[in-house]
Amino acid sequence: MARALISVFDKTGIIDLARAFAQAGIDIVSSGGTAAALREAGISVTGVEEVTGFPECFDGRVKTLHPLIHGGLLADRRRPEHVEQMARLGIEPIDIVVVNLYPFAETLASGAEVDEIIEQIDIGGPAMVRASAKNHASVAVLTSPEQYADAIAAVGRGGFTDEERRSLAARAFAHTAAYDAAVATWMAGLVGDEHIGLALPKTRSLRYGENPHQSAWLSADGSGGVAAAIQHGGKEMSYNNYRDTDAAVRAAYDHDRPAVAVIKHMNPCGLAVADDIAQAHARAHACDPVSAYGGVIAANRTVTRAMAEQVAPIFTEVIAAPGFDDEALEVLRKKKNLRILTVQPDLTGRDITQISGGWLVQDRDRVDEPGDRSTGWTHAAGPAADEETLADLEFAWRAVRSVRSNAVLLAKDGATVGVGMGQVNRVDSCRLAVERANTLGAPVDSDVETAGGAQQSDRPSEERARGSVAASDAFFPFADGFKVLADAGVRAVVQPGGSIRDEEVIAAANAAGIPMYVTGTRHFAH
Ligand code: 93A
Repeated sequence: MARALISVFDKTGIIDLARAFAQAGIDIVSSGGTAAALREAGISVTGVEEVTGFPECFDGRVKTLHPLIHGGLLADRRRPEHVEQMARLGIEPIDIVVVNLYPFAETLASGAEVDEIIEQIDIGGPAMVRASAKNHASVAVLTSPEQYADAIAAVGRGGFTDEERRSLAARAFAHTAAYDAAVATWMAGLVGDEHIGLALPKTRSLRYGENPHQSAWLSADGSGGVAAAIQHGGKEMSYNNYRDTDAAVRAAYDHDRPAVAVIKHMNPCGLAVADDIAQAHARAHACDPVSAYGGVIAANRTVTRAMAEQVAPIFTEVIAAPGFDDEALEVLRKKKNLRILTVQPDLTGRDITQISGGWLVQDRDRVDEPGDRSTGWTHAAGPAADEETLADLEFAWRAVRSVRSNAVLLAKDGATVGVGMGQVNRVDSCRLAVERANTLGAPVDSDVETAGGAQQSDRPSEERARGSVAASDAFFPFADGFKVLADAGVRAVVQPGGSIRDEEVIAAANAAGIPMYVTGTRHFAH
């Protein structure tokens, strides 16, 4: 005969579940309040104190914490010596555990006093949940009324499968972990040391946060990435350095070819691919040498001496790469303040953003959807682009992923020439991309030599928007943005499509004779 132990604070759905257990011939053991509720519904139960021979005491703080209960949860039925010990000690096995915990978070949120909150820290409940989850080879553990319907179905079929018990156990451990994290975070606040809050333990103190009046720390989760970077020299990493470095590394690794991203305030001021990493850097820097001052540089290949010599004259906060040639390190280490980081990127994983009262969690945006390759695009307007133009469009599309929305990016020969970032309407992003392309750039062959001496380059350049290609991170809601690009002489455009006015936009591209490709994939970055 199977046995179930039921001890729930939230009694929702418990009568139906217990009836289903009783009908399946399962004996029910239950704690004080739960037992009373079940008996009232006419379900026969054995009280926990009848099993233990010990009364509930200390205002209910000790109810189920007893070897005759925990032995029944933890004994491994597959081991003959455990079975023999159970018999000798008079312990009967428990096969199903239904527990939900004291409402700690709800009590906290209600504005209760400290003593009342402490009383709502469940001890016996999590102990039973963890014991059952550990022994999931023999015990099924339910922690939420949402799981009851499936459990009723399972007992109707004759019991839980190994796989079901294992997945219930995983849920159970996650549940108690979150419960304890909430308690730890509250207590950390109580003693005025939020750094020890379990949710975000401090790996390293930072001098300050985004601004000097904000305290801050780094909490590494052990998955590698920028948080685990090895620093070879320079000042301590700051909060803003970490964020910009992360953005730079991601932007560089969006590309398969050797690529360099120069980031300022989370946006690229230059991004380029080339056959060689030094060349990629020279071309990324040339996009906007004015903004590259004080930037964060990331490469997706080992930094060579040639690249290091180009970087050295430019005031740079951080340089990050998967490795550095010895001679490159020698050159860069002469810059006493330059933070030099070896980073093994963590490109998968999730992005977590805090909002008031909680968190938003999403898969990290990567450039690996079918619509991220030109083979997955639809040719929507204008003549077909030649191979070189298509390659430029593909680069521009990969590069625009790293730009804050609304993002419009102009590129030529695998290098950005104008970036329009962070505007609240797309037509402004188009204007900004064109204006910055036509005012900021430096010729690639001479900019590197001049950048060190005259950090703030004010040399006008040729009209670089003309003959470039454009990528837009989301659809054009009207034709106006496209027209700005067409008037500036852009030679091809790629965009996700999907606006209710797509036809207007496509008609404008046809009228201008400009190839337009539609990806069907969007890359917002807020
Ligand atoms: O006070 S406890 O930490 N000590 C215990 O031994 C214990 N056993 C069960 N809390 C304990 N529980 C919790 O009581 C369960 O997690 C459940 O939330 C609640 C059910 O109590 P009752 O059946 O008396 O309503």
